[in-house]
Amino acid sequence: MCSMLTIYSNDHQLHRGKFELSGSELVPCFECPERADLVLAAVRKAGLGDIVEPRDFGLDPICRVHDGRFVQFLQDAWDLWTAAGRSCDALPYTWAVRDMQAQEPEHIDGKLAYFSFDATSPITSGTWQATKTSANTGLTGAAALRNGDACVFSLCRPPGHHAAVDYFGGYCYLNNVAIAAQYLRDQGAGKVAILDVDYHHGNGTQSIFYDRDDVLFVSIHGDPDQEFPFFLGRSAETGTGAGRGYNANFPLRWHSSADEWFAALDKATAIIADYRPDYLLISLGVDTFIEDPISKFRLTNNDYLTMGTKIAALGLPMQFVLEGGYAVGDIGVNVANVLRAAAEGGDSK
Ligand code: SP5
Ligand code: ZN
Repeated sequence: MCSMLTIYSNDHQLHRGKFELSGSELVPCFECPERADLVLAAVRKAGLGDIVEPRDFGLDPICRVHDGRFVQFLQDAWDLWTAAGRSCDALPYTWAVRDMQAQEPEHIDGKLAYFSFDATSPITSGTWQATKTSANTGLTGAAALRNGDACVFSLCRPPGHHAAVDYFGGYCYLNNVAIAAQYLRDQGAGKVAILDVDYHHGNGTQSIFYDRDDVLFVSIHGDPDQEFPFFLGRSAETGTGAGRGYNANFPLRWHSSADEWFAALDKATAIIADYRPDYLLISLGVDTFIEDPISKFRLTNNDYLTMGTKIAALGLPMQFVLEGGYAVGDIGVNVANVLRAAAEGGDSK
């Protein structure tokens, strides 16, 4: 049994997108502030441990992962957008593909396109502040691990695992879990493993660490032949250069059962155990839930207890970092179930 420290800030409420394109209709954004509010309420109710505010780490640890021009763009985007006479959420509508020239244009419409990979991630007046605090929420959790905490939960919003070195998308702007992992390395950790259990492939995290052997990335997710983000996440992607053998993907077809999901988790945890990392970071999305409105796996409330137990059985210091999960009525109980079971199985040191 270990106590679970939660890091949370109300700043996430500053990021409130209006609409996203879904099957050619504009629908209210699935990634909404209520998600984090409900997760916080469930964590409080479960009495897992202290809940603290994030510290401000400044831009340096963010820029250890992300391109400086990209970080500058995220800070400037809303002002450039309003200066162009726009008032609703900022969204891109075109991208550089294949033989086109990927270079940063002058106009905000071009910059939005250059620094993104999808049109479902609105930039609003409060997006940068919320995003920066979300990264600090991950960093504060990593610092707690470094200080000897065994179980930590960074209640991040917006999520992060789709954001890469210099592009945003999939509701993600800065890659919170990658920034936390890099921070642990920079503070002297030898090896860090990232287990991504969100329904969607963590393309950003994979991309950031793809050529490195000091951060292992293992993901279980919807098969990219069927599911967003479509262009990364196949099992043949195993790393490159020094990183060869340090990336593992377990794509599962739509409607896969909980048994199939847990069979993949057993393989994923075996790879992590073999790696013998100093720390385990978990990209915790609960969009694998059977009632998730945009996803097609079939986990139930109690399966999240099993998930927490199996993750804790690795016996590693662990930091959970919140990613997706859009069945708002159940997001709280599902996240709290993972955390409660993990804390019960966790080391007391
Ligand atoms: C962090 C995270 O979980 N990001 C997920 C981004 C998924 N974006 C694609 C959404 C497609 C929504 N289409 C919904 C159709 C429902 N009928
Ligand atoms: Zn997801």
